Amino acid sequence: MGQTLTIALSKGRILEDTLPLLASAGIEPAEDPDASRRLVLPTNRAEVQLVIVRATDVPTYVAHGGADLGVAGKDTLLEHGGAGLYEPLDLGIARCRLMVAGYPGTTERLRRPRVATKFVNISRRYFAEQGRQAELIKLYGSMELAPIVGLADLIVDLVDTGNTLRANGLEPLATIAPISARLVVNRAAMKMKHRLIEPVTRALGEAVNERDRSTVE
Ligand code: PRT
Ligand code: MG
Repeated sequence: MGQTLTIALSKGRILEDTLPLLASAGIEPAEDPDASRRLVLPTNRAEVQLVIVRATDVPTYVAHGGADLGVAGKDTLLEHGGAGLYEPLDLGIARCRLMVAGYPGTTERLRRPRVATKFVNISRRYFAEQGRQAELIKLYGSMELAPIVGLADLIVDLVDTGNTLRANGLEPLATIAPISARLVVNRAAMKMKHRLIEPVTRALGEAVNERDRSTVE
């Protein structure tokens, strides 16, 4: 009996930037994922299906074998911890930076800052590495509001253009990590489904190289 390959993607910028790479690897969804409410999408290849999950859930699905492959932001991988996952390829898409931000002139060096973020694991590690004990306040969104209403001294969030920070009177204070989306593979599937996974990984790698050769940035 033939094996199937399940690829976990999230709607939004990851899906948008991943579909052209998958297409170069010969995989195309049978219907438009953005228009569809279906969570399981067949593709032009009988043995390959896509599943649509929340961006932060991609590492969980792949680590537990709910999907064999996935595309996840490095931020979600760092926050998840990466157990059970291989990360064979940097796709170079959905780029941004994970940053500490606050009011202009706020010293980032507060000894015991109150930090609002959805990245509590990353933030705890970051401040601990500097010998600082941050008081972490877990939020699920709108982090920029926290300093404005006095909930926190600093935030840890993703920054691309910086427009969101600026619009709220905040500024970036320090970079924790550059972020891009990565291909992740379930560790067991990497062995059991090597025959299916290897060509997809290789084709995606070639598509990334090809794109980077032809784009002048
Ligand atoms: O939206 P949902 O709650 O379902 O999940 P999600 O927010 O994790 O998903 P999504 O699709 O918004 O982001 C998926 C991935 O895209 C993230 O995990 C990052 O790896 C990557 N990415 C790249 C970004 C950004 N750029 C980005 N700018 N994710 C979020 N942002 C947000 C940021 O949080 C802030 O609110 O955009 C705002 C800042 O942008 P600028 O341009 O104003 O600086
Ligand atoms: Mg979002």
